[in-house]
Amino acid sequence: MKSFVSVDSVENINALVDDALEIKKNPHVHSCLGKQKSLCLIFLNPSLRTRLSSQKAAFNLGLDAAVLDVGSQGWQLEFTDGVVMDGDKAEHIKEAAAVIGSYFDVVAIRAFAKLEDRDQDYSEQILTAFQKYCPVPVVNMESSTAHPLQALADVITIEEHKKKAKPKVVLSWAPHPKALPQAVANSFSRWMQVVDYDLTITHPEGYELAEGVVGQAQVEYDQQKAFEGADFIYAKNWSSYADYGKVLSRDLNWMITADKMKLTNQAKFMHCLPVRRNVVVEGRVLDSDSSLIIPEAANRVTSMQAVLKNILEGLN
Ligand code: AN0
Ligand code: CP
Repeated sequence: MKSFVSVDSVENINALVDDALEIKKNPHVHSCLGKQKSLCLIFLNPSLRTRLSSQKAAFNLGLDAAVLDVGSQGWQLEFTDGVVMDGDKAEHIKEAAAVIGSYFDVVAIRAFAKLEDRDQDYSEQILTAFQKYCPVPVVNMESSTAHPLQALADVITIEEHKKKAKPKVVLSWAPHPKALPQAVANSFSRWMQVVDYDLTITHPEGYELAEGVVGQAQVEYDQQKAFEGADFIYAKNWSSYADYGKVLSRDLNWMITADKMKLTNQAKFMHCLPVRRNVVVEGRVLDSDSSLIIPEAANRVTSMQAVLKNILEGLN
């Protein structure tokens, strides 16, 4: 693997997941792989898990990691070609990415969707610019439309807890006060289908994900019906794709509750975090034995470590 930007970057997901499960058993076995190599983590948006799990994964591989918070520490970056830079953007991505690439062996970037212009977000302008102008491998730490490190951690978590080969997995929209990107839902849907789980997506009308993202998944507008027989419930809010970036509903009837969990096949509950208690999901579901949120977040280290290991092996 050269770069890791989406599910399409991975040649063989099963091999990557198997590798991740092996790494988890013995996280320090490759501690020399990153020796005398370095990783730059670039954040245009906040993070708890992605930042810390990436630093931990790098540490486990003997890889030196630096963090740049572009928002508070770096120059504001211009991404559009050919503009007159007389506004508040001090540096163009052409120079910034090339300079960063001259210092580091791997670069990872987080740049959320702005949720203003669908074509611009779905063109992945920022991630693509890094790939174009940075001469080293690029890792997506959540771009406008995808969060593949999260989806890989989710697959690892399901593999660890599933009781049948092809579990029923339900991706359920849930309410949230703010407009959030579709990135997590997009990647979850795509990865679930590549690993061939039985995926149902449930959401209110108007929250349909992009056609290429939904693929062969079942779409069920009745949330309670969708929950029947589910082995895993994966909650996530996203803003509308059709009416781009808009919050069309804050209906708390879509919140995941302990009563709704009773409709399932004793399903495990998952969420990528951060999660708003008693808005997205009842606190008692998060605190119940069926909740996988902490092991799922812990698997973000394993997910990043498997990806970095694969990239480093390509460099050596
Ligand atoms: C972000 C999102 O929905 O994309 C990050 C999730 C990992 N969530 C929030 O901004 C709350
Ligand atoms: N799940 C996830 O990516 O969390 P952070 O936004 O805290 O990194």
